[in-house]
Amino acid sequence: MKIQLWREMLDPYDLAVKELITKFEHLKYEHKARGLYCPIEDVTGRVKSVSSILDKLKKKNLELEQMEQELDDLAGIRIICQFVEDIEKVVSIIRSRTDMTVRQEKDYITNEKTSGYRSYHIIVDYQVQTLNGPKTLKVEIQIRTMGMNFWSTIEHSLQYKYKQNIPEHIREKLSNAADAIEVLDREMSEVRNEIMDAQNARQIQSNIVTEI
Ligand code: 0O2
Repeated sequence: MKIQLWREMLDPYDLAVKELITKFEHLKYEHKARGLYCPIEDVTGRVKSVSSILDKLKKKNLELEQMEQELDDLAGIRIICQFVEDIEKVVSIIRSRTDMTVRQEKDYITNEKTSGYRSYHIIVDYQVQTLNGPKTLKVEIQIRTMGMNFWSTIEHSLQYKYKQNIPEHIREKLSNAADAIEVLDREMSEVRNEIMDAQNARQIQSNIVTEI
């Protein structure tokens, strides 16, 4: 497929990613402006690269024409939370929104992957307006804690380095690290209320200073 065609095909996904980042960033802003604790720590997004699309099609034994129908993550949003409990809050927010419709939820937190990967995925239908009119497309939203994100970023780099064949001794270390992060997330949850109180107090104070 020619570059121009790839661009035309992926442009609506790019728009969806940009719009959704803005919307989730705005949610952060709204919480901050009202002095409320925000379950969203950070939001990022990306359109899948052409090489990554081609790799995935090959891996799944699919034709190019099946791409939009079969690949759920051409547009991807990643929401990072401080605490595991925040993930459920973000999931509720997404379920209750009227500008996106949940198609599928994948709970890799309760059902951790054999690799040790933990994250909550929601595939939504989201509509963008293009020159050719409205287009509804799928967006994969990954929601995870900072700890889960740390682990998956490192593991993803190693998968890339070893071309999906991570040696057994490194796999074992990753598995131990995944267990350690689960413990860390649990321990951080135990101090969550105290941290939230401290952050709220700081936020209220900084709002007062700004008003003065
Ligand atoms: P990239 O490079 O991040 O885009 P399925 O349709 O369920 O058979 P699919 O579509 O791979 O399979 O869905 P799944 O398993 O829910 O994974 C989607 C994305 O989740 C992956 O996209 C990764 O971003 C992330 N992910 C899933 N499993 C792992 C894992 O074991 N380690 C890490 N680091 N990330 C994982 P891509 O296209 O694989 O990768």
